[in-house]
Amino acid sequence: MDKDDMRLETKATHVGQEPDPLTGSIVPPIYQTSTFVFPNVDEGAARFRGEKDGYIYTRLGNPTITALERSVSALENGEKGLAFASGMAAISSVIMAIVSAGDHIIADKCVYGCTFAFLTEILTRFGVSVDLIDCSDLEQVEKSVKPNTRIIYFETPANPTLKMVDMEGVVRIAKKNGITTVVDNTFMSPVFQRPIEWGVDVVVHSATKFLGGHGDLIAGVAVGRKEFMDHVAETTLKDIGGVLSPFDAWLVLRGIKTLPVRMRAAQGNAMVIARFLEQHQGVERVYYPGLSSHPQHELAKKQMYGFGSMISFELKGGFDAGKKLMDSVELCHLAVSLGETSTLVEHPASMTHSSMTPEAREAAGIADGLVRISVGLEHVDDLIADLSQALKKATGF
Ligand code: LCS
Repeated sequence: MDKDDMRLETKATHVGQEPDPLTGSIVPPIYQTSTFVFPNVDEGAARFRGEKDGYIYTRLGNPTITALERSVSALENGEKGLAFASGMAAISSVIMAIVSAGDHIIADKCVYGCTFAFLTEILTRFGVSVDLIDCSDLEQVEKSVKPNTRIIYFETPANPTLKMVDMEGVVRIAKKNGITTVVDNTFMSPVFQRPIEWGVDVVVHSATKFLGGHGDLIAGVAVGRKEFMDHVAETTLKDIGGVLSPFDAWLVLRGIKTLPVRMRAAQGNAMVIARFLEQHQGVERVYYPGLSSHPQHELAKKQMYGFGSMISFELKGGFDAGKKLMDSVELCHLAVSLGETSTLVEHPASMTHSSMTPEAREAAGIADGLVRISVGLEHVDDLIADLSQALKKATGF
């Protein structure tokens, strides 16, 4: 069957996961090598000139990494994928492949803390200006466009507030102005959202999260049009060198086989937990796109195939109560990262988003009392029992 005819679950199982043609090994091998032997000088030179296919050196390409890249580009319905040593390597490599000194970037003010730091502290040192705005407000997006704007960058839903951005609306503005749209799809994975279907140019992921899925690796991926991704491969990926190891590429591929079932199971748990939190007396506010109380619930239904398993909430009693809750959970782990089999709770203001100033966090809607939970695959009744006892200690209810 042609990969374009496969449904997502079939792609996750088969694309990039083909048995080894040499031995029949049902699991593709790990090409744990740094370099590849050339049969002769002419062949080596032809590969360097790009006139002949064939591997050279793992920073320039490796069969295990290629397999992962084929897998993620098929899942995202893109033309070409690239793998990186981390989500940050993917994000920074994609952005630096586009901008030069004097260029301008529009980015949402609510993004993962290190993305925020990369945009505001590193890129600005190289003469790139960045305006942080609310990309969910299309009027603001339109007004922020300058003649030198090259990129509109956002997460949807955003880490950690779960705010969503209307991809179709932003893409319309970007296309009119010749601007590249880059969307971080880490929170939904291609199971629940495929930005390229809305006209987005480049999708980036922290593959550390749902794609890997088991909390045992750091990786990133990006997917876009072939011509642009070839440009990234030949410039920022090759020459800055944020390359994924073949072993970690293999681990991500292994994770992807179960991505659709993991996403759905975690989402089922998350829905129950979001409803539980919403009706709990000690809880002030719950942010989950699957709740009809989420102000962008209709947008979530329009542009996503599911609601995912990330929830943020604030307790009555603010920061002190939130801290007490996070110190009181027993089954849930107090840890950053997300998208793995076990449930993780963390405190964005002091952890994942601590590189933002208090003012920047406030502007992004990240309250000091906000608690983020990445719902895992445990039995939901056990998770509710754990959260109940921790909530009782934290809020008295
Ligand atoms: N994009 C998003 C939305 C993220 O949440 C993260 C990491 C990254 C990119 C960067 O990916 P990495 O380089 O770590 O693979 N987010 C983290 C978080 O929320 N907790 O710990 C890391």
